[in-house]
Amino acid sequence: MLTPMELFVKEMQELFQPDEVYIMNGSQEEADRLIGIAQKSKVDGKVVLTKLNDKEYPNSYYHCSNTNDVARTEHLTFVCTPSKGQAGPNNNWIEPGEAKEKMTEFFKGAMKRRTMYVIPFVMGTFESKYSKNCVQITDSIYVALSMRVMARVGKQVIKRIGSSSDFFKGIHSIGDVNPDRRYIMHFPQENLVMSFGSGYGGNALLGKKCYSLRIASYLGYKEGWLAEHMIIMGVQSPDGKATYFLGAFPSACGKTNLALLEPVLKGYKVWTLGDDIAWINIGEDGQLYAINPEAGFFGVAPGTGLKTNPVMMKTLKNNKFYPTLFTNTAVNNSNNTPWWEGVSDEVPSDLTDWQGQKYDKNSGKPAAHPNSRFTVSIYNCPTLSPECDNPKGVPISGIIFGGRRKDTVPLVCEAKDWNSGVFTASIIGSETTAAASGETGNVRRDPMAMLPFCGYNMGEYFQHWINIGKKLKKPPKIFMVNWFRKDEVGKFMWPGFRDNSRIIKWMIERIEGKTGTKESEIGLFPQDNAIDLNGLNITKETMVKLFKVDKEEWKQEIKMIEEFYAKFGDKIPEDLRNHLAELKIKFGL
Ligand code: SAT
Ligand code: MN
Repeated sequence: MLTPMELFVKEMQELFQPDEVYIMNGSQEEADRLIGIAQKSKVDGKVVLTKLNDKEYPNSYYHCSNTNDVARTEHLTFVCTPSKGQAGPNNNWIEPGEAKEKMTEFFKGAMKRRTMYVIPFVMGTFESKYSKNCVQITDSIYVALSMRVMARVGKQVIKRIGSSSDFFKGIHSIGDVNPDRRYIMHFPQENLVMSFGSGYGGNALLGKKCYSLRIASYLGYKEGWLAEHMIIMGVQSPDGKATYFLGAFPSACGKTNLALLEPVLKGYKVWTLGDDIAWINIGEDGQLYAINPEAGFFGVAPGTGLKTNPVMMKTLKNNKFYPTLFTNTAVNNSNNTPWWEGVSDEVPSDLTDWQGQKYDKNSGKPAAHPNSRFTVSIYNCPTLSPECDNPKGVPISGIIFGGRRKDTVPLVCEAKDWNSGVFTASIIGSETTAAASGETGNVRRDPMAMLPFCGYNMGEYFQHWINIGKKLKKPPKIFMVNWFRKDEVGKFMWPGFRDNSRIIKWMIERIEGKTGTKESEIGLFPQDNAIDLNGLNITKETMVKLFKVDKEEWKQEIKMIEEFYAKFGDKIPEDLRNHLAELKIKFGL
């Protein structure tokens, strides 16, 4: 008798009709062999992987995608729940039967003359009870190799699954990379994702956003935990103690830079645990504990450099464990290294741009795609926390929510209690960036940075957050930050990057009860001079401006919040509606 996993593989083979089926085992031999194949194969007329300069970037490869396939495609992403209401206004919806029919049409025979890779993996460590078993099918060798970096892949998983049918099924084919035949369909009730027509990270590495956020957020809702779009970091203060934080920011808001921060403040150190996704459970002691389900970073290259993120540069250069993949960066032909805006001040003279053309410095266009990426193992990271593989996770003392806002939102603000924090997180807006296709720079509401990733009705998701809070004996403090506020001439007022450690130091002092706060209309502010500005060239006036609560801007903001809340009707928890009503009164509305 076939096990449910074997049966799944057999069904997929019959559907896709590949020439060959290969079940991945996670070994080094396998990595070497697949890389060898990828260096010789072409997809879409392009060689899949090209070896880069091994001295500068050890064990690293270059990949260039189809130019139509460089970011997540939210308009082609669907949550297929039995009723439209279950998916909520935050998701595109198609009836599950119809979605499957459509996808099955695409999938039929799609792997003829191709190899079907079967990837058994766990999200989380092999040892943790919070980890989840998964199997992805794909015909993209680039996806197969990326999954080995981003998740824990191996034979052990097949044992772990055994005769159980309780595992995530991810079905992916790159098809013919045609945007008209591209869909990412989620079936939360069936622990299933079907994806066709894209090889891009969030569309194709199904363990990442598709499973660990959209499907897992629904599992968490059912099972009493949270799957969040958050970094996990420990911040060690001069007394040697580590305080653990979660941080939620929309894509490309400096999340990865924060997770790998080298604080400017003496005696402080950041221990990295994760840069994108956190699974958060309530421990036996009534505290929140977080694990990182992933095993790698899928980071934005542009803007990553020795000044902005020296630890990531070391991570990329000290590659020890797994092949690192660079996707859609430029290539410096003089030394065969990947190049992107921000990695050096000077633009090298002999660059091939991300579309394979000779780069013209005067073109006014970037050489690397703004959403070009690296896929690198977390185990290369020199600041990796020794707690990284702790099956229990790390105890969380603070949650930081942020967005990219040139105005309105202050540098930092603390919520009075858990529910006020949930309210603050639910109203966060951010300017859109290149991580998703579409126009950049517009403000959109992005509660908990989860708008594109919550796999069920966001109104119910807010209620779930409130319910979790009720069960906590020691809830973490909740903070809101905005590193991106600009002055009248459009210049960033806060230096950001390593100086953000100044704000985190203040948060730790708050958590330890060492400093007080000042009330504002929107939450608690630091007392005067409570933020350590030692060695920073910033004027008092700028600090005042960074905390300005402008009545007119907030009236506008409240309008946008009301419009957003209105979409969810009575699904918005009463407590949040009360918070909004209070806020309106404060601003005379
Ligand atoms: O969706 S990805 O994970 O590929 C990139 C992002 O938006 O964070
Ligand atoms: Mn992300």
